[in-house]
Amino acid sequence: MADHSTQGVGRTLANAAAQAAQTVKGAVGLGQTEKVKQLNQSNVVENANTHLTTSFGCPVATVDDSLKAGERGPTLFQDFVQRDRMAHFDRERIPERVVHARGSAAHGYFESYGNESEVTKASFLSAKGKQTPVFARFSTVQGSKGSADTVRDVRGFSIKFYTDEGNWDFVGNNIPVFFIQDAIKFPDLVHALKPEPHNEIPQGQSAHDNFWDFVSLIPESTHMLMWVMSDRTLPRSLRMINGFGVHTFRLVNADGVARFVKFHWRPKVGVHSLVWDEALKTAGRDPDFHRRDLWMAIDNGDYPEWELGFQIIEEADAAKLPFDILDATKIIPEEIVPVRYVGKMVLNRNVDEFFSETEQAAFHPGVLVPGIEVSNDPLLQGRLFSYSDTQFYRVGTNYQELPINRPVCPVRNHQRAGAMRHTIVKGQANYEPNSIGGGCPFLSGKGYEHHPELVEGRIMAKRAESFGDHYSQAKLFYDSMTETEKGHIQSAFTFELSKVTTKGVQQRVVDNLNNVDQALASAIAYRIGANPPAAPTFTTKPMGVPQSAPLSILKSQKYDTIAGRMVAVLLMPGYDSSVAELVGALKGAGAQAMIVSATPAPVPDGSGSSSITPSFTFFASSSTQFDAFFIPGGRKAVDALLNDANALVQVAEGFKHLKAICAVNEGIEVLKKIGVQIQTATSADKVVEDLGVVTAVGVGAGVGGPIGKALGTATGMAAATTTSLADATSAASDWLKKFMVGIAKHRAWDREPMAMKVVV
Ligand code: HDD
Repeated sequence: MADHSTQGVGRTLANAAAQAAQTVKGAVGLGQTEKVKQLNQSNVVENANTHLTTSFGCPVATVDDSLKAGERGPTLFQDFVQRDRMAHFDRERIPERVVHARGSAAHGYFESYGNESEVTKASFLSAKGKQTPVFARFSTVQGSKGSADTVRDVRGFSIKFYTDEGNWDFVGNNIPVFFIQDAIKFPDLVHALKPEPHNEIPQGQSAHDNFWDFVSLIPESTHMLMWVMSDRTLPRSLRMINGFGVHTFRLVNADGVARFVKFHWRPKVGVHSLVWDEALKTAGRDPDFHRRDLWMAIDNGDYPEWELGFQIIEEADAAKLPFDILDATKIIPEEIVPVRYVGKMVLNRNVDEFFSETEQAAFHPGVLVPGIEVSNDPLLQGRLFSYSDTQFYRVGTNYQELPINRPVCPVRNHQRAGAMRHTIVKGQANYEPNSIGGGCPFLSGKGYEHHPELVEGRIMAKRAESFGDHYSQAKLFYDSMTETEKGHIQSAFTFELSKVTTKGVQQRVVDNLNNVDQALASAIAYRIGANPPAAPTFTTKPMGVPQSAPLSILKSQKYDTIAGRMVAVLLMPGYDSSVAELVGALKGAGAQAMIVSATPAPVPDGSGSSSITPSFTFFASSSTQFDAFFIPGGRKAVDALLNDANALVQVAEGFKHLKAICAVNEGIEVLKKIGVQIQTATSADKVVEDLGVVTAVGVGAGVGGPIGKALGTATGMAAATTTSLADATSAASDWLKKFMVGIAKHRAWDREPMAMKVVV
């Protein structure tokens, strides 16, 4: 028999009460939407204060030793406890999603800003303030379930709205266009994108021959490639991505008036990206970077928010656009049709169990509510088959009944049987019409009605001519970028194509890109050793506007918040009082001051009157966890920092990754030690900002200062008390104000040429 006394924790009822307290906190906190209540009522089990049983409820005495004939004898087949455990374990995996396998999700709600009944009869948009439970899942596309988060890839953006007229599944991406125009090509696209079939390489990336071979032969992918090679595919956080429905959908009001619509989501904290070197390093250091970030933000009460926008096109106006709105490789520039924001989504509750919720969630763009309809986009039409088909295979028959998938409104129909059916429907009649069941459930005559669009034409497998321009919008996208963003796109193409070994494929991509921008194609050709591009084969056309600012991440920023940003405070014994001022200001703005030191021991300040326990050590953390760095003064503290190589590497990487850095008093010496060539503060010029690095001398009143109070908690975690940068900085010192504005800008892009030279 095993000695249980040595294995104590978690095995006896003695600590069950403590566990119960923890579990209950999760169950009754914020985020109690109708959906969460439904989950809790019927399907959520809590193990606190309970005994272990088999799947059939029989109490279990031990799971340490199987039943044997004698201590050293063979195991007996009658050991039903072992059989029960093994049989379940042997079946614990279901097929991962064929694309978008890697995902993270959370619960929340959608709130309508007003009554949208003029454009749609969708009930969740029928009144100001009306709330609808949602479940949102974000994903990468190429990699498998265990792949890294920060790879260059499109991000999936799926939201299940549990409305009072059934579920609406929004199944979009963080990029508003797609690689192909017709769903029939989707298996080819995904085969080419996924790891190559002979050696299952590479994981989580498109930088390989098969992918570039395919896209070089499918020029309709060019516009999407421009987006994929931009910083859009390197998000800093899942909280900082856009969402797009991609296709044109239809909104229909109660009078049957239909309009076309494109769906947009914009994140409250803005769209921000990692830099490429940082994304690569993060993939190794913390493959769960995005999953952890989303989880922690919600756990800390820093709830991510997005606004839902409509771009509405009157049916009569659709033909006036210089492209076909049924072509999913096209956007509608916001200068031509502005986006009107109609509500917000707030994610405020993490899942209780990943498998039951995130993994079994089954989305389908054809799960619609009255007032929202599909269009004839051939990419969308093909999706209407694929999603339910894959859910039947991946999750199983009756997947709609699973807790995470079932609606909050009643489900009444004649579907009774099938594998794993667990709803029990009372009554004899399971057909329509019936008289035995009183005709129930009866047809109300007021159900979902499809817009009676007039459709006629000859049957043919042919692409519409209006789908024929594959380059003009790619050019519009590229022309709309800042020079910094153009440089990133060029580098991304260069990196990906450098991994391609087939010269002909490289050349075809270069030649295709020459139809978009000659300078871009030529630069890439030079950097990958291809021939200069062949003459363009296509003359691009005007797309309504020469440039569109919303396409550029950098042109469409407001830089008005630092909420949720992680600021590393590099703290060694003997630090000065600048820290107290900094930490208080960060907390006021909802940013997280993360104390990093050489050891986990409390770090005393220069006066010896107070100390703070660090959240991280230099050894076990890395620069890629943080958005910004603060280096305080204090002679002793700075001498220690100057001798800690792990700390110096963090600052050097922070500089290379263009993050906001602030060093005060003696702390400025750390910047000099890592060899950074910038202007720093002097006794004549007390606060200097150069390339996003703020330095200041004469800061703080003395050698120490209690920062625990300012910090609020020992770990530095703080929910935003205000998200307005203007409010947060109004009373701050000049150096602090400049630093916080730098954090809000997210990256000092003008530092890039110098940062490239930093060797870390
Ligand atoms: Fe898809 C999953 C988004 C085209 C077939 N897709 C999937 C997910 C997202 C998208 C976000 C993950 C859902 C989740 O979180 O569970 N897909 C898109 C977008 C597309 C698109 C924005 C183009 C505009 N997809 C597309 C086509 C097909 C599919 C053309 C097939 C004809 N997609 C699937 C799928 C998946 C899927 C095979 C895999 C797992 C799943 O559905 O549930 O059916």
